[in-house]
Amino acid sequence: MELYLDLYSPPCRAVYLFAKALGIPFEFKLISLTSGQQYSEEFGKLSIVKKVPVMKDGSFVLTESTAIMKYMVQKHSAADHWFPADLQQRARVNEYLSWQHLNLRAHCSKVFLFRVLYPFIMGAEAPKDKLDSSLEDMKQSLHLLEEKFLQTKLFIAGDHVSMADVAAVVEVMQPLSAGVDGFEGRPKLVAWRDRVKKELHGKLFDEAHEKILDRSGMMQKMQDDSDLLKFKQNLQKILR
Ligand SMILES: N[C@@H](CCC(=O)N[C@@H](CS)C(=O)NCC(=O)O)C(=O)O
Repeated sequence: MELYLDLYSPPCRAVYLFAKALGIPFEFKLISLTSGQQYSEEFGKLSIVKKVPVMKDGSFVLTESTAIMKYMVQKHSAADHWFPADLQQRARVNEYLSWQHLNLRAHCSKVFLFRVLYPFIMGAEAPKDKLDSSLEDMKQSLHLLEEKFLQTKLFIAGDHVSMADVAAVVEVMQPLSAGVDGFEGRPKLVAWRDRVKKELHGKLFDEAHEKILDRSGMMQKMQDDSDLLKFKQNLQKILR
């Protein structure tokens, strides 16, 4: 199995950490987002979507992190808790995965985009109203993660870790690279993060996040890479 990833990306970290937790052997194929490699002709042949993560298993190519994680569970007969067979527990996992794209993921990414990438792409600090509203949206999503999805449970699906927790935790980590700590003042989320981290081999979890937490290294990489034009143009559309 080949996984096309860049650990700057939360869905890539989810797929990476998930594959490792399940003990699935794979070849790590770096698609450097900061070099715009997602727009290369070669990668375009693999995925017309031009986004990571992508999985290639033999001749079978799959995009979308949550679809990739579900594929891994079924193909490798993973322990039940990762994607429980029980009707209602599985529904809880799917409920979170359906919600997150337009909520927690979108909102945590926006904080990262406006605080970290905006100045680099647009050549100026993001307008205050955009910064404020992205923070407000993120807070709303974190509140829902705590009060709707976690409640008083140990994990999103109940007593055991599932792919929903993996998909969630990597998103909450993303704004840390912008100096915004979504865990601050939320002890329930901190305790949940530590439980999930433990299930994902703690050290590996930290290593997978090293790249995103090294903000100056990221900026340096972007300045060094000359082939960033398409990435910049794409981001400009989102940021305007
Ligand atoms: N819904 C997709 C999201 C994939 C995605 O947005 N990937 C971003 C990185 S986080 C990407 O590759 N962006 C490249 C670009 O837009 O140029 C998933 O869950 O896999």
